Amino acid sequence: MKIGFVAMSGVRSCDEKLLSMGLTLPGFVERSKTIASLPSLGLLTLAGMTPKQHEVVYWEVDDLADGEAIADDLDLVVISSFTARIQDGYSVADQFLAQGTPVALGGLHVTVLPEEASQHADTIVIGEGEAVWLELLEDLAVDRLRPRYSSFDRPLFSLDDAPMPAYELLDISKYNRLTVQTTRGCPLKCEFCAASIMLTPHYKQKPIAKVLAEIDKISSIWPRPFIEFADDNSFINTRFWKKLLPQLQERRVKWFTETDISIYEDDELLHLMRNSGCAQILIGLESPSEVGLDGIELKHNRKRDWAPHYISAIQKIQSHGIRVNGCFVLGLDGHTTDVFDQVMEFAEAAELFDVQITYQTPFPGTPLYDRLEREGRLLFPGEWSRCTLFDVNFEPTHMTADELREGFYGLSKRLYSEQQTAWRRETFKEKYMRAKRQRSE
Ligand code: B12
Ligand code: SF4
Repeated sequence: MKIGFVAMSGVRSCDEKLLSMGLTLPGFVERSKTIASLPSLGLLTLAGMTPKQHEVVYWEVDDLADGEAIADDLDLVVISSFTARIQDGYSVADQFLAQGTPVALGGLHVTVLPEEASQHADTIVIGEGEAVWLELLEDLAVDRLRPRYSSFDRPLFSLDDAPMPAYELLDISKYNRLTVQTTRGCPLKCEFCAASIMLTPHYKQKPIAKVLAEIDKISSIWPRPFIEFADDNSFINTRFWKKLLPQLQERRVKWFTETDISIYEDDELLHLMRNSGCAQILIGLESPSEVGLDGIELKHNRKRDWAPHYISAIQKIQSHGIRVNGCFVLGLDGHTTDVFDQVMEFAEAAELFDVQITYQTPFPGTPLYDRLEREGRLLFPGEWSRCTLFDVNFEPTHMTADELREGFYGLSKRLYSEQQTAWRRETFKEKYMRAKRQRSE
């Protein structure tokens, strides 16, 4: 059989004003260039475990002018999308369906809204693809494709059995980073989280040998690559990382990942991170003060508990030469229009190397979405293209949606101005050099 994998990539916002600002603000431009071009690790993973007798091809959706040119010789089209581009995914699916090519849809959005997705596919996959993919292919081969497959009906998929992603399918010149997943899930539970906790109830760790084999495979097609670990919260198992990091150092890769702030307590880990090619870590701080944080993490209220340590923790991490990108979610319940100045002041006080601001976003399937729906605060229910993190789609509690938007524009201009960006970079370098000198004295 010939199987076509279609990925929905690119970075999205429906907000014309923000998009036009993004074209001019240096900090914005740099970041969107960096993250805009990443391939779909989900699809590469499925392609990698597809038995060799089948032919596999991989496309980014924007490379497909329309489905016609390629539809007629495919036995299955596999489409993966997050919420923001799901309508594009459905349009491509509908084109293939109209031409008689079977379509399979899966991913985070399909997992939470299977009935909606079913209208645009012959089969949909709920949850982790690895758990059902071979069965789906076997059923297709004998013309018995079922309308739905779910990993939640099967024994829990273990990352001990993780297949090698088919990185070799990529035209490597199109990408400036490649993703490797070391963990799936997260032990915390933030009300707004729409990441891999939707796919698995447990935090899972891939064996080191598998992670290294993936990095070696990438290095064979891209010497000294830039790796983005597609983890939601990497450093939960610090023993694992203390073994992995020296191996990364040997391989001379550069890497980026996402973590909670608890790593500040572990000097040995920070030292190993710096030496192993860590380019930047992204930390979800969410709010510059405790306002908005109380209750945001539903299991243990960890984010509220960490908040008083935020500034010293960031300074400690950065003193090891690790650049922190601090992420703030604007429009949390309790945020007033003061929050924009507070983020600016926090970023300066903590001397953050980089800052990311997004709007609180109710993604379907999250506790936040259900709560805002109950409270009648969803502004555009069902308009999934607004689930970008850069579009306001709910009514905030202590300001209007317009105030939130205007405050966001103003803060973006200040944060990503040439002067602020340069100040952040210089301050980081200066402070790191000073800490390094002090450590060697
Ligand atoms: C890498 C990444 C990207 C890359 C994605 C490249 C790509 N085409 O996949 C880039 C930079 C392009 C990107 C863009 C965006 N992203 Co992004 N991204 C991530 C990140 C960091 C990792 C995702 C990943 O690789 N996971 C690992 C793979 C293995 O998992 P997976 O894709 O879910 O696939 C598994 C299953 O879902 C399933 N599966 C998936 N598809 C299919 C299809 C079939 C048929 C089958 C059988 C199975 C199957 O099997 C796979 C293996 O188990 C996550 C955050 C995180 N740390 O997880 C955010 C995340 C996915 N992104 C997010 C967002 C909001 C965006 C943007 C809207 C940002 C923006 N404003 O533009 C855009 C949306 C683009 C789009 N297509 O809609 C949200 C999505 C929330 C949601 N539920 O929709 C996340 C969770 C981050 C967050 N803050 O919440 N992103
Ligand atoms: S810490 Fe991050 S990944 Fe974990 S639940 Fe919260 S938002 Fe999701």
